Amino acid sequence: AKNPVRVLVTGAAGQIGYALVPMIARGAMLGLDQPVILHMLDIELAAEALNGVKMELIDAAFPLLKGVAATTDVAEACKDVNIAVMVGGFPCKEGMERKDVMPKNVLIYKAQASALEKHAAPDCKVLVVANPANTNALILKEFAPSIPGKNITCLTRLDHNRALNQISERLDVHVSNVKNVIIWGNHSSTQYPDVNCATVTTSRGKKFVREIVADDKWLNSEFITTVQQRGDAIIKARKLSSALSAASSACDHIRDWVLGTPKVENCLGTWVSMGVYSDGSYGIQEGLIYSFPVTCKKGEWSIVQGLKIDEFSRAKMDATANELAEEKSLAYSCLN
Ligand code: NAX
Repeated sequence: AKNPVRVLVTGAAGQIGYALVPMIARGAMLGLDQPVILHMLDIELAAEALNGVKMELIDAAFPLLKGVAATTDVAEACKDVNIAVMVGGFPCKEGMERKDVMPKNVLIYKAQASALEKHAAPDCKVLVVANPANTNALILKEFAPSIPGKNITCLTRLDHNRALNQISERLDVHVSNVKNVIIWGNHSSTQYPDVNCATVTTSRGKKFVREIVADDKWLNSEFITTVQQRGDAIIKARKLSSALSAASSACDHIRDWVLGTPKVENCLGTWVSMGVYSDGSYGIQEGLIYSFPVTCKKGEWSIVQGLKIDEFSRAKMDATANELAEEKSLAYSCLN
């Protein structure tokens, strides 16, 4: 039998945490043959609720769950973890702007980075979910220099999955038949959902989405804004932000990263979107955590190269990069 993998979930008493931990315990993140030990972290205020989540996890008697720790001690939570899913953070409440919560989150991610640096397994893979996700990941990378930079990522897979679904609904095909959309940039309303390379498999074979959805006007405006604003639509409907879809997408992100993206789609393979440290690909400045199309193999992602970028895309990719550069300077100003 395989050795258990230790998975940290921060903010585990929150709503995404509550949806996420049973998915991990059921094998949705690391596979149905992979035992796991869950490390759950939250703050003192939520300690009792966190303990309740632990009780429920135990009561569920998951065969793959070999242990569960619930703690408010960051060092203890990070001890020897192989995977860290960072969901905890200071929330953006009604009437607050991103810049209001930036100082708080910068300090949280700085402290948690140091704890991971000291206590996590040296090859720990990190996924930041908490907003501002890209910038929190950047701060984490900065303050955990001994964790390889490639191991620090942020979640844009939910946006990616939302984009697949908009196409699937429009064409009335199952979502698994839609592939290779791209989310470029920030997990915010400036993100650019791009369908220029997306394909759909129909009874007549595989086609580009742009060949089948002849309505360029829809693809270039309403599709994009619907994906960008889907989070707000969920809040409006549920009076709470997305939780089960965020949790499920976090599992997709880690699963594809660890176990690999599917090989056959076109000559480039099936790709997914991940927020990763920019190496300058597609003219995106280095030093940002930016969402790119990636394929994964043997636990490593690589940015899909060689895609043609038209003027329309260029402008949108740069706009979201500019927003990230602004967030970065705001974050760094909070450190001084
Ligand atoms: P909740 O407020 O329900 O849960 C957050 C939890 O984090 C709370 O239990 C809180 O006590 C805990 N927490 C706060 N500070 C902490 C700290 N320093 N250490 C450990 N835990 C701490 O929020 P939820 O709806 O679960 O959302 C969590 C985060 O995900 C938010 O930042 C949210 O904006 C972000 N999201 C990101 C998404 C993405 O695609 N990247 C989509 C969903 C979600 O909006």
